[in-house]
Amino acid sequence: MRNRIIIPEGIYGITGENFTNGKTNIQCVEEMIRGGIKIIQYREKNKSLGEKLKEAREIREICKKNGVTFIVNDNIDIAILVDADGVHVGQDDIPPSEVRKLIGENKIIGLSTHSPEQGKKAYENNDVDYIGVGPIFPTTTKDTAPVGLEYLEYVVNNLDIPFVAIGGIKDYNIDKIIERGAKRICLVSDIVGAENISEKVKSLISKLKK
Ligand code: TZP
Ligand code: MG
Repeated sequence: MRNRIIIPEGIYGITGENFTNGKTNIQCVEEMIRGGIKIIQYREKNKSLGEKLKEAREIREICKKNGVTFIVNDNIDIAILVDADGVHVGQDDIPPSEVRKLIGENKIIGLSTHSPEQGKKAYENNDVDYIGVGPIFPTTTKDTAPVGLEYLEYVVNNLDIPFVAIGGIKDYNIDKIIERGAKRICLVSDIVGAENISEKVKSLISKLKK
């Protein structure tokens, strides 16, 4: 049986140019890495495949130079073309077992989950390396209803799989996530929308380390 690839702990960075105040995805990635982020997902819903490929390739190189894990959201083809470390897919995408056939044993697969049933299935099937757990709180970044802290608690107490808590997480509510035992936390708009992204990331990381 395949052993899971363990993704880094800490803050999980995701791009999204729409949620910045005028910064490019490349600028955001550079600042996130300067702040200490060790894993970045390229997520961009508003560009052509050609643009995404070009941008993903550039971010892939920046991540490689800095020893940062690089994941591509949705586009398995782009992940393969730029030799990303892995891909992140959702419940309605190509199933992880099929994604595995395309990207091989040595790459990371992440899967978004929104309920105990989905989390348990991902854990038991053993096709994915980590799961996304959320949206915990209401968010305008993604069109999915919030699942609340109960699902996070279920995962912490029942599933022995790395997970990333996500959705509506901000400075003012991150303690609720940390105190429930999450070791990997993602904030999209709060980070890419920050005036000073690297300082923002540093302060979030210091909260996680307390
Ligand atoms: N998956 C679940 S919630 C979400 C994704 C990609 C968006 C989270 O964005 P934000 O701005 O941190 O609420
Ligand atoms: Mg998706």
